[in-house]
Amino acid sequence: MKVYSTNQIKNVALLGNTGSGKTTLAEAMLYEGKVIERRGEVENKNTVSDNSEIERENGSSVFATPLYTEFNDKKINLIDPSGSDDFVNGVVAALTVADVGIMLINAQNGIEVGTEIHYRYLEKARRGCVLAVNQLDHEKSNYDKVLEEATERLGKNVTVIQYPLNEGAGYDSFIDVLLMKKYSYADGKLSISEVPADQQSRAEELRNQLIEKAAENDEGLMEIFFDKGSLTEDEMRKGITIGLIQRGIIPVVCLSAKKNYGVARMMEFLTRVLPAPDEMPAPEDTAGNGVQCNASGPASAFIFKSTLEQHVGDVNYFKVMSGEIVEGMDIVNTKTANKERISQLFVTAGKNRQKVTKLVAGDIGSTVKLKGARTGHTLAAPGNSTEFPPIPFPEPKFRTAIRAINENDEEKLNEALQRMNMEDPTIRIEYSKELKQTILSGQGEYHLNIVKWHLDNVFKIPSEFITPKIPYRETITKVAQADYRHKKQSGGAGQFGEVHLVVEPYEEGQPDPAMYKVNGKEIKVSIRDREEHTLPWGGKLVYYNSIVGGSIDTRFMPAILKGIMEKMEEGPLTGSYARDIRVTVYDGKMHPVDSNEISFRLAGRNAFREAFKNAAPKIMEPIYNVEIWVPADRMGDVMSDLQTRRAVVQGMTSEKGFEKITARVPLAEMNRYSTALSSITGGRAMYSMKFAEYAQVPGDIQAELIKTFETQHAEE
Ligand SMILES: Nc1nc2c(ncn2[C@@H]2O[C@H](COP(=O)(O)OP(=O)(O)OP(=O)(O)O)[C@@H](O)[C@H]2O)c(=O)[nH]1
Ligand SMILES: [Mg+2]
Repeated sequence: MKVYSTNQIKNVALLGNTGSGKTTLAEAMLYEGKVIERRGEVENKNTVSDNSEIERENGSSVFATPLYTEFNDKKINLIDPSGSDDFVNGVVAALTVADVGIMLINAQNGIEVGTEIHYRYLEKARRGCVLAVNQLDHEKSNYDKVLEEATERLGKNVTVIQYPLNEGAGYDSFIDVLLMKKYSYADGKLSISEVPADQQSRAEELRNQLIEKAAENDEGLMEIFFDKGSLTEDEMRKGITIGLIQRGIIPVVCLSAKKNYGVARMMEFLTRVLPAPDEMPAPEDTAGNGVQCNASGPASAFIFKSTLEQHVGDVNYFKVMSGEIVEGMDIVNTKTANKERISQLFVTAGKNRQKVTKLVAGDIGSTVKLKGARTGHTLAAPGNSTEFPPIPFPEPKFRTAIRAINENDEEKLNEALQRMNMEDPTIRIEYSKELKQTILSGQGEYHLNIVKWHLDNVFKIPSEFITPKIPYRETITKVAQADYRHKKQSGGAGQFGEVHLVVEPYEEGQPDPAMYKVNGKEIKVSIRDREEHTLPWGGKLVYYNSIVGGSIDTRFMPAILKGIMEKMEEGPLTGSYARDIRVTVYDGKMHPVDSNEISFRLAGRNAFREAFKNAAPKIMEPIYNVEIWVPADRMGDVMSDLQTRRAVVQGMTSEKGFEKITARVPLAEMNRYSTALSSITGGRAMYSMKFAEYAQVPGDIQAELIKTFETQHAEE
């Protein structure tokens, strides 16, 4: 395989709703580039991109597959992710290394929710967009509608390069207004001819719009345009390139990927207008320095995908960010500080691997057998400490608990999950000591079902998903006091400890207590010591020693705290963690012989439990900030569903054809929300969620939680 130089490389992410035809297009592009000799089909389970067992089983993409093709002496690196929102992480990863996105639209469906989601990530990544209207051979294909919707949703930069002449079942021709030619595939053979007379005025009007848009992005071109009233083809291309870099133009091309109509022409267009990697703004490293994409700079490469492959082991896919990566070269993983050697370099198209001796700045390739190198790591020449920021993956929004069906498999299950986590860093696996459950989270039910599929079919560990518990918290809402005497004097050495304490809700910035009034009794506080503990599960415990006259020896104070902490870890109401409390130990009693640490630990613990129960205790639950985008016609249904979830709606705004709802919703009510939302809206909505804070649960729910806990406890 030939070594391409930076200015011969184009990096493209294929985007678009599931079913828009990304994988089919990739296959056609590989065919046109002679990387493959025969075009496979998604239905026949033989495409290069959908090459994993699960993809073939499902008939759609799951993983973002790196591919390449060659055309016009240029190398086009492609990444083909899934269009499903559950696998949006593949899109995010692709966009960190691609310079442009090709957004496929299914011409019969128009702009779909997947289009919107991907476009949102494209904007976040500040990448240019080419719109490819695909499936024009579909009976219900409607190019004009696509164009209208695209202009409405993606803005006025949408600019026609090609429009179809006979969309629908007999589709075979389009007009290219950049070249002012008619492309026809009648009988499957391409013929290029002049624009027919009846299309002349429409083609010219669109060409003029293209010229204006192309000129708009550059002052020099604007001058030429004012001067001569037009631009040459090359000037137009220059304007399109600048527009793609600055996101000031969205060129529209026409395709039938399945019939391979328009694919070669699109590739020609791409190789001539897409910016090369070194024409893009320099990405920043973690220190905030721009790293120029320059083949003679110090070597660095960013890993955007890691897989574990049978018979091969670890495979890492990377983009050369600067310099050259050469076979046999020594490199350092700047994240792990591991020194490694690049043993072999490849360019890959799915499972097809071609050896290459070096890859230059801007190119994409892969290598094998690096130890501990993972997605998000940077490889650099020794002495170059450049580290690129991690891929901005979205927060998980779907959680479930998982357990092995055979108890003995727990450890194996955990190992398998960790391995899968290496390949997909966006699944989160966490054993919660508090909930006594392994919590698995990801982007959606489909995302986690893929994990399950691998456990069943690859690792052969039977497992099941179970309802995840909610990490409740307990706290108190008023001041209360308790005394507790722990005394044991039956045979042997006795035990004795007595503790008097006051509990009070803790609030940030509260002054130290001077006096408490409880049940008409005044308790004077004279602070001898103050300890503030930030709790591992959130919130605080403040512990005051206010012992006067030595009623409890200072040496027993840590034992009392220990007892209190035990109860904080297993709250008195439901066994959940307690938080945000301050405790003042102000009196007690000792016994000259029988007092010891155990006695005070137990006295502290029980005094705390009693005081806690009298201090109007409350259960708190995690609340999430949820953002939901819904098509206007489904707004009512989504809102009424939210009402059943104890949601507090905080705002509604219209945004690019969608209504955006922001709400605060208890985690307990968000179980399987992605599935519910999808069924309410026919898969046309999207949402995100982020932890906000803990808030008190309503009284009836608290009563129910306590009842459940007590019943379970009684059973145990
Ligand atoms: N008629 C027609 N069908 C097409 C065309 N392009 C793709 N298809 C079909 O549409 C279906 C989906 O195509 P894919 O290429 O798998 O779509 P995708 O965008 O990769 O979908 P995901 O991987 O699920 O995101 C397949 O059945 C294709 O054969 C086209 O131009 N015309
Ligand atoms: Mg696909």
